[in-house]
Amino acid sequence: MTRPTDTDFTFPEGFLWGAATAAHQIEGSPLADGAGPSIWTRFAHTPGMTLNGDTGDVACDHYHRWKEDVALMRELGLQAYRFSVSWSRILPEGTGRVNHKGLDFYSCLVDELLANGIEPLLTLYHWDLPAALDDRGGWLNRDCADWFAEYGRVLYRALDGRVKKWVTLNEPWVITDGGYLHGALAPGHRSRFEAPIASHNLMRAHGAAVQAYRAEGKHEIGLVVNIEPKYPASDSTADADATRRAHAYMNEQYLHPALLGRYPPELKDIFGDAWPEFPEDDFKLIVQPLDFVGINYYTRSVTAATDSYPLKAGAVRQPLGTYTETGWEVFPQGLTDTLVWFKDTYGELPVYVTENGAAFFDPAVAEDGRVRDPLRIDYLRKHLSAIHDAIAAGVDVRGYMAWSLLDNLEWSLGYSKRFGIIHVNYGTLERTPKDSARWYSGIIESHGRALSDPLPY
Ligand code: PNW
Repeated sequence: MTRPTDTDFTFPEGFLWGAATAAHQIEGSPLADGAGPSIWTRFAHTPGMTLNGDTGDVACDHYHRWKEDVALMRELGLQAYRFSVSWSRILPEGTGRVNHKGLDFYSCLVDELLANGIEPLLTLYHWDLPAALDDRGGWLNRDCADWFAEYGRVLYRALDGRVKKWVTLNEPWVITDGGYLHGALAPGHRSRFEAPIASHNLMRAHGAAVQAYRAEGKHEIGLVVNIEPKYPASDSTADADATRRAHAYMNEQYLHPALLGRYPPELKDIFGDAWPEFPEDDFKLIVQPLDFVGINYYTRSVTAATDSYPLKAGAVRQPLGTYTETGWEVFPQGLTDTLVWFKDTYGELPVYVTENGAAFFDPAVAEDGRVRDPLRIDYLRKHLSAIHDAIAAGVDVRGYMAWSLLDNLEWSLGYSKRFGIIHVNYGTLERTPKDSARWYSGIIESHGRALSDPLPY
């Protein structure tokens, strides 16, 4: 049993406790009720692109079980639920004709959340671009800023009275690094020339959607980025330079333009002749006042100089480190460092931790109905404690969304990695709250104070 601590875990009043998911990872039935295909439907159905050929055709069947899932959230005492909308359910061709049945699905979900006292946090884009727009060049087409603002407007008009926290993009870095540079994620391109263009257009789309929100919406809108703090593997100049490159590429590439209106200078060196000159006016569109930033934090990287393209930097495995099933080191201090760095670099903006969690090999559901996942409890507890440290250091952290509410489809890794606090049986689709869900429920109920209690193992 882990011993109690004497820390007084006081969280600010109004600190919001929740959990997160994304449309493609949980919904299933991607073509139901008139929806158009997304790039992820297409990618997953292309042989060889996902582990075991796994697709989102069924996923957690949340498209039909959403009421049951909201009931589970309520049972656990969640105060907030972060989910994403599938663009091609709303606009099957990406622009133009609105599919009202698709809109109804999210409208009912939002009503059900509100009826259960759960605040919705809506992400417009969590990676599932309408395939019809990819056929027109996707994020490589400058028109994407108009497409995205049009899509946003449809949702703002339909839901802004009920949804008060909006997110434009989830993790533009993963979208471009995975989708346009290394090809492991949809649409599966590998091009050093495309990656900076896709990144830049994503940020223009973000800016256009925020602008449209200011005209239509009355509440809050922000951007979600994944941050992985970089620490040098040695005190050599080569490793220090590699660390700076990796940090600029992963952590500053999107926050700098969104909040400071410029790119970090390292990007030009990293991409060389593939880095274009962007029109100065674009930055006026990209840098919009935001109400908050969401940070997704999973791990750090200890960085050394390597030959890898384009960064010439790579992660060094820590011999004494603890690693999760996705090969990510458990490093809670990195979350404190990240939040403090964010405040020091970008100022006093409110921050939400919009994703944090871990994949572990969980045991099967036991005869007593429990799923014993002590490693996940330990992970969540240490990261919540790290957030508490950041708050004590003056960072304005407003809430925490555990990744993920449910075990789900981990993109190209299929169903092989389980991040949920609720176990999903992929045969019967039965849901079983894991020990971590019960534990988290107690943390929420005590508004964090129970973090000083001994763990239940
Ligand atoms: C996030 N990285 O993805 C996504 O927002 C989720 O949809 C996903 O399920 C979750 O994290 C777990 O993977 C990331 O390589 C993927 O740094 C890769 C990275 C970060 C986040």
